[in-house]
Amino acid sequence: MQNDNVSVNENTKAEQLNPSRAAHYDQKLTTDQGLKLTNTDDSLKAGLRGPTLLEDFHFREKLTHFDHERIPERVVHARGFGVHGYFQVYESMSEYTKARFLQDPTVKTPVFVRFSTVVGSRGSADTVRDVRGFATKFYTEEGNYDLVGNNMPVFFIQDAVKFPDMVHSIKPEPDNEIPQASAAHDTFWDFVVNTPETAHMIMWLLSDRGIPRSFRMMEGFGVNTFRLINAQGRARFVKFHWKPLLGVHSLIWDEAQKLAGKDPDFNRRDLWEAVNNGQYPEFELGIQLIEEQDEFKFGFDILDPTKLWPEETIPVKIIGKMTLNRNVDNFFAETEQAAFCPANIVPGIDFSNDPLLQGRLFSYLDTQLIRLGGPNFHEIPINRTVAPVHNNQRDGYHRMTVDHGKVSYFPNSLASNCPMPVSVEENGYQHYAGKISGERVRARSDSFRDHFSQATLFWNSMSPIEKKHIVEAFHFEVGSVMDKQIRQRVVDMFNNVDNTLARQIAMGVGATPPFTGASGSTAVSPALSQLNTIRTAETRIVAILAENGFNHAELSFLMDSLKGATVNFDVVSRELGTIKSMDNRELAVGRNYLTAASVKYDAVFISGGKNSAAAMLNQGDTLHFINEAFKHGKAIGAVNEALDVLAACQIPDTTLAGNNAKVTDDMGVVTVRNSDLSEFCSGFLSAISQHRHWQRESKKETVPA
Ligand code: HDE
Repeated sequence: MQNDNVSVNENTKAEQLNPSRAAHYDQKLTTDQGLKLTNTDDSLKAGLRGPTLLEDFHFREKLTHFDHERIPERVVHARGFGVHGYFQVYESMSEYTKARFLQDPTVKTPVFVRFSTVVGSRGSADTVRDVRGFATKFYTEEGNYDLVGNNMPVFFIQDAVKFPDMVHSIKPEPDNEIPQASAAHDTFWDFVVNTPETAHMIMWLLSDRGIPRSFRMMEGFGVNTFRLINAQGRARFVKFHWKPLLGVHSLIWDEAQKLAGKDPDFNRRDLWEAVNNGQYPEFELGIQLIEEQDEFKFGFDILDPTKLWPEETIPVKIIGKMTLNRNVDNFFAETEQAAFCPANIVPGIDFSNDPLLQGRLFSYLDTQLIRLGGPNFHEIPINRTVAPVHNNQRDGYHRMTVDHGKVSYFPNSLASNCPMPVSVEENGYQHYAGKISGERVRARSDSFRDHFSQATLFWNSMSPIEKKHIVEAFHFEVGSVMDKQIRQRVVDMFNNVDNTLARQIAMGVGATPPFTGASGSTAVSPALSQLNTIRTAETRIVAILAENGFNHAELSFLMDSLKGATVNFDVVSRELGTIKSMDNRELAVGRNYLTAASVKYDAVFISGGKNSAAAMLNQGDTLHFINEAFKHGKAIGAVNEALDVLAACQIPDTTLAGNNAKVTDDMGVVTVRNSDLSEFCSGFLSAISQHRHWQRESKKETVPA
């Protein structure tokens, strides 16, 4: 990950986007009218112990502003986190699209990305099981282009008219507003069993994709089918993908739940810190293309948003890269007020008839009107385009632009017919002239009727450990449903996906397992398994456990090699402050056991040094920390005397090197005694890069066939 310099051009654009940036350092306190104030700690009173006076304009202004600080949260995707960056195409895409930001590899197009969860309210925890939003606003010279995607490539429903039903069912139940940010309740599963088109998306939601390790380690998908159109007017169907250069990685459920308490900001903190550290998240943009004449060549309808286009059949062409390199200055002004809309497009990109997309094209503008209080939200700095804006739209709440002149209509003579429309040659937007024919019907195409084949494809493509996690997620989610009939109907519904899956679900939720069922297709799509992803130790975080008497030489060697591999670390010890090594060298402690938790780290290193190890042996918190990290499949490193601490944790003997001088790397536990550390460090880094050592789980427990 390197620290790209942002071009001057881009900085200028960033300033343009944020012209009213106000830094208050070194400034004097004033009212909103600019009046300098002498005191903001006492209200104006009649006598020192007397009542407050109505004429205290400062008191009234300050309190009134405070009373109005909150705006309605988003009806879905309320909790999110935004970050700035830029996008560069690798080579001109002129063969496929005339979109200008996809032509010139030297152009850096500024972007703003907002990652989000869907169901929880604004203050809910980051690590709940949910879909993640992945919305990108490209500030192109032709106007804003918004790619408003998710981290899963399909959706629950096929037609946007069902969205309010779907969202009502998954949100907290209306009588008691329980549960927060969770699908694990009766109304959602009631909706699911009555809506079989949800089957494929449920498989994704209950897979590890529902609990990402980091926003930096998720894929993004445009989900809906769009069109790309080139300068010659030739159109192709397209689906968009974001591929993270750190690979796709997830938490495990026990960890996600604990994090929701220990650090509800886990994902946003991770992103904020990575950007602040210069470890800029990078995502490659990919496109899948289908020729217009091939629209009906596939075994599924390419307009159906509950279907993905298997990458093995329709390859993802990587066309550029996005780098996220600047945190917001102010969460409210930027992240909260950002307004995305799939209808924001540029010449060279157009819609398809996907019925979910068609509904979305209406909904986003509508929702901004109420959330951002009127039709001028495009003037809020974060939403402002860098392209010039000229039209006859006027007035309304919170108008910022001071429009000049008398003319606000078209056609006109008084202003020489300006602002006037342009031709396509002058880059005016032209809608693709796709043919439309048919009767007016409130119905669905038969080609949208297959709800299970791709759910089966997804299941077949999972590795045994991923299947195990899906089954456990069903046990939790459906096990939380009180209505027994619904639990049975879930089993029956997913029997259409796979009989083994249905039987496994039934075992955990007190339902009757079906003896026969779908065992149909054996097709797989390897791209769907997270085990086939990029693995790197870069930007991971290691907890270094040490106490007084640690071995300084060993630890500084380790720290240097972690730094060399762009791996971050925290020193965790019993007390904050500093600890002393056996040769009296001081080391600052970053966290104690109250402020650290194993779930916040990717790996654990246990320092050597006789007294340090002896102290840890007597600390339940340390032993718990190591055991929990082991349970969660994380890399564990221990050297010399620290091996005794591992033994006290009853980490299986096979992983211990004993008294010899060898690095042992079995199941991600890397140890060394009496030997040089360089081999150990490379073994430990390689164990960290594996993300998780799932073999620890599968060794102990039964894995569904
Ligand atoms: Fe959204 N969606 N959605 N959605 N969506 C909103 O717009 C909607 C859908 C997505 O960070 C809302 O500004 C309908 C699919 C993201 O600000 C709202 C349907 C996908 C975000 C809305 C869908 C998304 C939203 C609420 C048809 C993936 C957060 C607040 C069933 C491709 C953007 C807002 C941000 C937000 C409507 C389905 C992604 C109500 C009608 C499919 C990432 O307008």
